[in-house]
Amino acid sequence: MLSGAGYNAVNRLIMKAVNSKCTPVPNQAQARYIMIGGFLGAGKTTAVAKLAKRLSERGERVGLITNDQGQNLVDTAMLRSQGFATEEIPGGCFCCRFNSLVEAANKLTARTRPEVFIAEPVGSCTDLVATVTYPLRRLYGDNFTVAPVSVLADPIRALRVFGLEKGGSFSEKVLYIYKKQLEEADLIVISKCELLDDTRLEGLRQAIRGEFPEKEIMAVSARNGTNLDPWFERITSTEQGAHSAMNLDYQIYAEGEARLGWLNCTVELAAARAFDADDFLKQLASAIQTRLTAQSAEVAHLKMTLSPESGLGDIGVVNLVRNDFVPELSMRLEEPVESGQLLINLRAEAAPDLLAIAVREALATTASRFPTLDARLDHLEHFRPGKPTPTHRFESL
Ligand SMILES: Nc1nc2c(ncn2[C@@H]2O[C@H](COP(=O)(O)OP(=O)(O)OP(=O)(O)O)[C@@H](O)[C@H]2O)c(=O)[nH]1
Ligand SMILES: [Mg+2]
Repeated sequence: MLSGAGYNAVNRLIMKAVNSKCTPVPNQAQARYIMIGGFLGAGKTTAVAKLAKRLSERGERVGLITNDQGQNLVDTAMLRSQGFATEEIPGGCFCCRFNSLVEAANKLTARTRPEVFIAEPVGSCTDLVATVTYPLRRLYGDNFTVAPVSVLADPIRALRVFGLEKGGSFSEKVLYIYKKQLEEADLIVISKCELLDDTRLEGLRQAIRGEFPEKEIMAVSARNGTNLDPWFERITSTEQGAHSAMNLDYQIYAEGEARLGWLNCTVELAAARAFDADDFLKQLASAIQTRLTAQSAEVAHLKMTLSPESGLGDIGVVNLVRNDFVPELSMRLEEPVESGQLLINLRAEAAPDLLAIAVREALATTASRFPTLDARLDHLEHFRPGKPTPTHRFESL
């Protein structure tokens, strides 16, 4: 277990070394650091984009930081396509790559001097208060004001996790991570709230309050704007409180993360005759979904972007956040496409090999339905996330 006084003592000893290894963010006025967490598919990137747009429109400079266990991130492609300065930290979570997080902030500072950083951690990651926000405040407190940590919860997923409704879900150790994420939240944010009527929403609130009585709970919809004002006001104008970090069993956490299969890949698409890219994305997502459902592999998030070679930066994006839903286009490409790059990020509770087989088969089948389309798999990585070993862990401020 990576907790306890011993850990903190070691951290105090290495603080100086760390500071010398990682150049602090240039000391402008303190920048605000906002972290928006929550389980895979909860709506983090969508909310980050909304907040970034809101702040930019107010004339504030914003820098975004994305994070993933693998390379080639759909989230980075999505946020950059909307014109936001975005740095990514691939190949491990913020807590295990703390110095990379500070370096990412430095790079953004060198480019655009953001007044606000918005960071999205990996959706299977927890213990972010002890391993990210407290270290930031202790080691770089002169540079950052840290906002309360928001943890988003997809309401349909949450109704199942809290046993209020039936439907596909995850095994016990994955749910351990899910609940721990909520436990460490300063603000629990029920996302996509327009999906529930008042009765279901109130039932969910009560269930969350029953387990986490001290927590502030909000219900928002990034899609239709419900309650974004009070939430954004809270995280842009108040500071994270100081409380003891939660206890976490790193063995169960590691086992939970390892239950999730991870696949990231890039595919080069080329066709002699232009094809409907939105239709292609939806068909491909459905074909992957069908194969995973047949194997009882619960999808946490399947997301794909298609970036046309000859576009003006517009991209198509499709998402699927559970097996018994339909793939949704969250960004569309109105014009037919002749060539481009496809990014696929898939996280599901299944063996990584099974994910790779499902993606390869679905790609071949779907491409064959589009005359003259050639889909060449360029790069594919599939793995189970390794045991989290945070750079720092501070149990208090
Ligand atoms: N109905 C509805 N859907 C939403 C809302 N916000 C986000 N979504 C959808 O939820 C899906 C997942 O959204 P993302 O923002 O990519 O979720 P995420 O938490 O960043 O996912 P990961 O980075 O993979 O963990 C997408 O299809 C979004 O369009 C909302 O307010 N209402
Ligand atoms: Mg995301």
